[in-house]
Amino acid sequence: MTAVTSSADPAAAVEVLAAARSVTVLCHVQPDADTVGSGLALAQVLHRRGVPVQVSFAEPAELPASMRSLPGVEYLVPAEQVAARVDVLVTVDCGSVGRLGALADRIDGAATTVVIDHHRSNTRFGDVNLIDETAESTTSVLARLFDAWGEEIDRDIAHCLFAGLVTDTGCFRWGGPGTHLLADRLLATGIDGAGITRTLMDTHPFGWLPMLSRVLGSARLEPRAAGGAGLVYAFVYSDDSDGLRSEEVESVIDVVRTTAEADVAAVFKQSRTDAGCWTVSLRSRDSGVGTGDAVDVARVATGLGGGGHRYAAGYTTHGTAENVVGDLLAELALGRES
Ligand SMILES: [Mn+2]
Repeated sequence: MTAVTSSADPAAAVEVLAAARSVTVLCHVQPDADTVGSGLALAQVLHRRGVPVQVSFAEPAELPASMRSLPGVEYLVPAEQVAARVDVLVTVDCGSVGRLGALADRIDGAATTVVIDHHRSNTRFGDVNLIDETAESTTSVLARLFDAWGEEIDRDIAHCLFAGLVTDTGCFRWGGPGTHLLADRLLATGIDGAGITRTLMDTHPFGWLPMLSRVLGSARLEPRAAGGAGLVYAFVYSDDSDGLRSEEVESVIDVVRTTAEADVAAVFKQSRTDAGCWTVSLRSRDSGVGTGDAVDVARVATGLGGGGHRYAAGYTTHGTAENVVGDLLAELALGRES
């Protein structure tokens, strides 16, 4: 039995992974390029070492289209095919057990669980917790893990690591000095950084434009929210996104958050199967090093049952459109009382 550890130092995780006889890597539900890029990069390293490895996520049933060209997709298996018992289970970019969805039960079938993440709200649910909340992406944490392990970052692995880095930094808007050093190193392997970025972030079907028109046309501004910091929000109703991918829906927050009059932006995304269920994306203007005075949306999201980062977070909630906005306004007011 491994003693529970929690650290930004990769040594304990390296020790477990180097001795692993079989590995399952789990990404979070509604996967993004950071969790999938992390999972596939780790799978490639393990496969190279001769270790049987499966990568999966609980939902949706299929990998988002923008990520299907990532190297290592051959290690992905449908959720129902994930082995019940495994030597080592690794979760990547998951702040809590809940982010594993229906695959959370696989933790019970693993001899050792390793949690690799960069979310400040991470609940340290592994036996070994490699958490670096200063890292800009989970793929950045993995780059340090591979270095400590002595595992080479080849071109295909670099492609996966770059995918997480470019998306989690909003195309390098939110990086520190180390961000660009890592990007430089990954690009030096010969990957097509511009092509990877275009595929992941800058390619949408034509139907995205009328969807944006409807959704942005319904945006509202609450200048008095969060003690005067201001909230801007919009709703994506399920019929707004008919025939569109998650990539189109997830892009809306990046337009809404540019509003000058609000420090906090929210997008309420209605479930396609339950009209009273919403997943909510939050962004704060507090997005860079040394800008610690704005609203911490990780705190707000955690208060509403979710989690995330200081400047980007989310949660799932239930109610009418009016009620879910009211709940958010109440939570924003709470943090501004003292
Ligand atoms: Mn991430």
